[in-house]
Amino acid sequence: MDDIFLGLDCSTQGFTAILINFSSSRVIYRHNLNFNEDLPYYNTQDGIVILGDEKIVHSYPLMWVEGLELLFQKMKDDGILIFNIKAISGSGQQHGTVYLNDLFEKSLKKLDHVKSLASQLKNTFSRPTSPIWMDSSTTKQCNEIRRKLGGQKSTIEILGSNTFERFSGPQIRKFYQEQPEGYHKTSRIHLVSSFLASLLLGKDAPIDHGDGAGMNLMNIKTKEWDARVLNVTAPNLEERLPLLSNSYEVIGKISPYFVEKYGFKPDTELIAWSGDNPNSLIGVGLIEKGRVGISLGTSDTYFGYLKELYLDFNGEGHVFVAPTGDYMSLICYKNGSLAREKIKDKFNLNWKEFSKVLRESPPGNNGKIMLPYFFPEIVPSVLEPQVYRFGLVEDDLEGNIRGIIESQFLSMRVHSEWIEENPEEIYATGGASINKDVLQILANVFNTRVRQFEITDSAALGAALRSAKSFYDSKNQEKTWNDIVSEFINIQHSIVIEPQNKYKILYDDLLKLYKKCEDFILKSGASPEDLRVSFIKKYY
Ligand code: XUL
Repeated sequence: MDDIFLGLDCSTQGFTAILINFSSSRVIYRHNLNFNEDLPYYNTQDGIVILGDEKIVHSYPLMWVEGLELLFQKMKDDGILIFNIKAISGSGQQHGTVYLNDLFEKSLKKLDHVKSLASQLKNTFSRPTSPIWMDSSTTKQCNEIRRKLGGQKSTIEILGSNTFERFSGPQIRKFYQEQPEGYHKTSRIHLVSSFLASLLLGKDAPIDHGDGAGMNLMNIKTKEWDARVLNVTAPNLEERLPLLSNSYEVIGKISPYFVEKYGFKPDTELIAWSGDNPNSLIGVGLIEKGRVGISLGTSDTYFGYLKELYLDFNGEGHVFVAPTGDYMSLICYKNGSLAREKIKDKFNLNWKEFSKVLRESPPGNNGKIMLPYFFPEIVPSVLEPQVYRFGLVEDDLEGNIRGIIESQFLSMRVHSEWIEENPEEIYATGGASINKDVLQILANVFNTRVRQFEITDSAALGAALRSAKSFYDSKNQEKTWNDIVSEFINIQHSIVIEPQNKYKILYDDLLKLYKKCEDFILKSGASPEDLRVSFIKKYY
């Protein structure tokens, strides 16, 4: 019988399932549900809910529970032979925390397959909403934790990242400070990934090292909860956290609930879930140095595989643990697809028209520059959102469209310099990576070849591939990561987009100008206007 593996991905806006047939190196099924459309009664806006202040961004963990069941029901309705699935792993949007009371594990252990999961779990939350990665309301807690750990350098040395508003530790501290009763009623705090893994497992699942590294709680060198950090975050925190595990750990077999309800085989193996970015690292096949991934989704991220631990003491980048057990670097932008959409919608365009404008407008945008902080930005840190324009008016359709795309990639080039490695190739993924005109600009800005994949759901695909790797390892049919990735990813007919070398110097100059604009706004630097005028004279 063929070897079938399932990868799941609960992202900001939806939930995806991908089934792969490893024996024939093919994706055999894919379904994506959208929280707005498929679970409309939660009334989320693109999967999120803003709680009064636009810095407070949450979602509903019960909606994710329903999403999981809807996906399985859809697979069943579509006639998928669920019984043939050998192993499952998953992916979750990173950093989001789920707060559970002492009914959680008890309820998981006695689930009745005649009833829905949501109806049996709805009373197990000590907090009905979960703060997610888009939340930026914990600056006070970040400052407190960082100060108590001896400042930015020692914080980064311990945790692999500076304290960040969206990371779980500062979020937990805020909950403890503002709702102490809720905190005291909380007996377990999961990440989105480990929460969903727990449902499948029928008891608390561990948090894997990859997603654990995005919490501001795990020591990046020992890969254990760091007692100093836990102490300065919230009291008795360790007893509320699940165990940590390797990302490749087989955590158990699927719970009888899913066997009875959907027809899974009782010995279907479960592999630890991880964050979407660590999963994407595998989903685009990044298991060696020299290449980077760029994911263009709700968040835009720039990430690469690291053989050794390498830290960013400027405090903008993160180091997480890679699914292989090595490390990965990452920078994350909040002004990704939602910012692109704002511009598209402002001019009432569809994506085809948007692309046409990109194709027909001049590289360098006639010296018009945008700093696109429609939402609070993570890199560079901008807590009060505002869009800044240089030589560009708000109504200039062409200038704003090219402006947003160029600025997003220029910012990635500026802020990835700490990784100290010019990528030889960029692997593009995420929803917007289907757009070749966007990718051409990416290739030109970095003067680097860009690879586009047929499957843009790299997080779900990565989860499926991770489950294959751990499954074979557990059966003593060991395969290397290279076996897993090369057998599978290379077949995905990736299309190559070459940079247009004639624009290399132009984008090198534009990069200097962009930096100057950023410094002017964010660091009270000198005016960029003289440089902008000479850029225009040189190129137009
Ligand atoms: C990464 C990050 C985002 C989320 C969104 O640090 O915050 O990429 O994982 O899915």
